[in-house]
Amino acid sequence: MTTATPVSLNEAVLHEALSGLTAKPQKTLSPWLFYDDRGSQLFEAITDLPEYYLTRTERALFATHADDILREFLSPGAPAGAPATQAFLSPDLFTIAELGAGSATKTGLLLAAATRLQPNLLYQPIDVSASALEAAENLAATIPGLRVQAQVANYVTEPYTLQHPPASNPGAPQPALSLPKGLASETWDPQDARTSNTPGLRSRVLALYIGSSIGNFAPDEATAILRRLRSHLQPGDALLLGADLAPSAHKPISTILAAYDDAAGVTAAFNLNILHRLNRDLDADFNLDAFAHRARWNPVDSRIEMHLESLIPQAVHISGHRIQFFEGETIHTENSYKFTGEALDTLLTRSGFTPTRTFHDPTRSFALTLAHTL
Ligand code: AVI
Repeated sequence: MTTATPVSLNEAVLHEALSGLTAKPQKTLSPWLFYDDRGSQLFEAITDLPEYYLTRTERALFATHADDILREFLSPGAPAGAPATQAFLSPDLFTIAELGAGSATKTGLLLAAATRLQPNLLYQPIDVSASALEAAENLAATIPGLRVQAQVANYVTEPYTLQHPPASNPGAPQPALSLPKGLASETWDPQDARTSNTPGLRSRVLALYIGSSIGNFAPDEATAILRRLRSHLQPGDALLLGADLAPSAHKPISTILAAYDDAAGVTAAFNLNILHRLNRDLDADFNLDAFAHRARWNPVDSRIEMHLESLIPQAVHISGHRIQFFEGETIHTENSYKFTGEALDTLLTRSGFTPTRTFHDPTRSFALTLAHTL
């Protein structure tokens, strides 16, 4: 596993804390600060909460559609229900990468389906939390044929790499493709991709950015993240984007709000952990009992906002700086954007992807969109 140096991470935390907490009129802290080891554990706990429908809905989509997703990646336009068989693959022709992989529990469903198609599959999870990535690495023990190459990196602020490793036997002639009837691709010819743009045969990348992590960034930042990801990809590669959907007749705002303000208080602990982190990493003196978790729906921007509200007038000290709070003043810690289908298409297109197919749950709460790099 490769790791970022703690010094640069601490500098980034300090920079983020000082710029955010001196911002006017609204104090902010960026959500990547949540994910130290404890924050990652709290987030894992959130994903098991009854109110937090996002994870189980996305997991159900993987359970139902893993083969459909792989077929659409490998052969865009193939009819639904056609089996994704090994007949249209030669060994080691694709690899799966994941931004913000965490412990990769949902991804396991897709990886298991992928290793049935292609033994010796390389999985490249990238995450800021080394402890979460250890769980992702353990997938290799439970999914036969899986190789895991993890990278510790904050994919927003730090460089990362995505490998297109050479296929197992790049020099050898590739077996002729025999596509099952109905699986022939009209939009992408694998034979062209094999012989174009790189000397020797390189594997195709399916990049996952799931869990609605994209929703934690403002539209411009989200576009920048996806464009950067796009710059690591080549023609024939694809992105699978998981996003939470906007309220609708089947999805009341109250359902969304409850997901961010659970009865057991796990989300509150997750939110407050950001202050705990600043105390630990920057020797700050936040009194965690003097702040409270708040979740609000912002209809104009179609997003949940999480805030930490100061319950009293108070001053906090961070690395020699004094930050004043009035009673009721908030630190805006997170946005969680909820997308319409149109907004997702616009985001993907702006970022250099062509959305080809979207998988929904029955109540259209959540979407997994496959988008190609044509
Ligand atoms: C990681 N991200 C998609 C979560 C979300 O739903 O926006 C973070 C989270 N914040 C509070 N609960 C979960």
